[in-house]
Amino acid sequence: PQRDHDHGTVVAPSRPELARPPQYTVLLLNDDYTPMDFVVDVLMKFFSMGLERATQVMLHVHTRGQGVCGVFTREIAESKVAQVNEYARLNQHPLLCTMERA
Ligand code: TYC
Repeated sequence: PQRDHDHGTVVAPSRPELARPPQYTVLLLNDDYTPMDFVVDVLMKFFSMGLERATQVMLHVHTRGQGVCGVFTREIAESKVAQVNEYARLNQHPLLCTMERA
């Protein structure tokens, strides 16, 4: 809140402060067992990527160890992480999805 300098009175900000909710990066981690085509499928299905982008991100994770699926508010990020991990386990793959403060 902005305060008038001589009285400490709360005054309206000159420009409205828009609430910027904290952002979270959703990450995919590499492992030795999950098939590449399954990872591409996950990126297309849960992160709305096209085949080319999904393939790029999968190969990045495969070679670098982890990669960014997207940046979301906390609730959306938590939901993506839960859905991906559930889908991986349902298909008996060890694929891990995590999130961190952006
Ligand atoms: N390393 C896996 C393989 O060689 C492929 C893979 C890519 C697994 C990305 C997980 O998040 C991952 N089949």
